[in-house]
Amino acid sequence: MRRLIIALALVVVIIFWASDTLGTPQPVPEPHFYTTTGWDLTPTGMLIVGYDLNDNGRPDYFTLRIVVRSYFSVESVQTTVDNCPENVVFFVNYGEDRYFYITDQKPLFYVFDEDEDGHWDLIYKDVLTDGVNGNESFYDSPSRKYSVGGSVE
Ligand SMILES: [Ca+2]
Ligand SMILES: [Ca+2]
Ligand SMILES: [Ca+2]
Repeated sequence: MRRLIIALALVVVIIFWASDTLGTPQPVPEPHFYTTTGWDLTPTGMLIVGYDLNDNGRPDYFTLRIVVRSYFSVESVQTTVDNCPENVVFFVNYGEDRYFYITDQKPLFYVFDEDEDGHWDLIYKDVLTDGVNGNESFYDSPSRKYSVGGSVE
């Protein structure tokens, strides 16, 4: 638990640092999955995972992954994970069966909802889906909090 708090504190520090130095929050590496506030599918079929970076119980950061395949199976979760070493495995239990969503290892989009109102404030796209390493680019600001072509390169 202490390690989790330290990790969250680090994330918050990084966000404040990025906000102060650049004026716009930069994508942060995805926190551990066990800290997620939940996951779901978007209307476009991507898998979205929510995180609560400021630890107030409401999601403020999201990642979106491409679903490479999804299917019903009686396979165990461990077997599926072992069979998909290059992917992340999500699943929903349905009695004896499970519905699996096999996604890309890394997200395609990183999303901030700073005021946690469900209206996304800042979206970054990581075309190479190689994790947060500085090559993510501004994609959109649906809430218009950050103007298109503003301070973000
Ligand atoms: Ca929050
Ligand atoms: Ca918002
Ligand atoms: Ca990247």
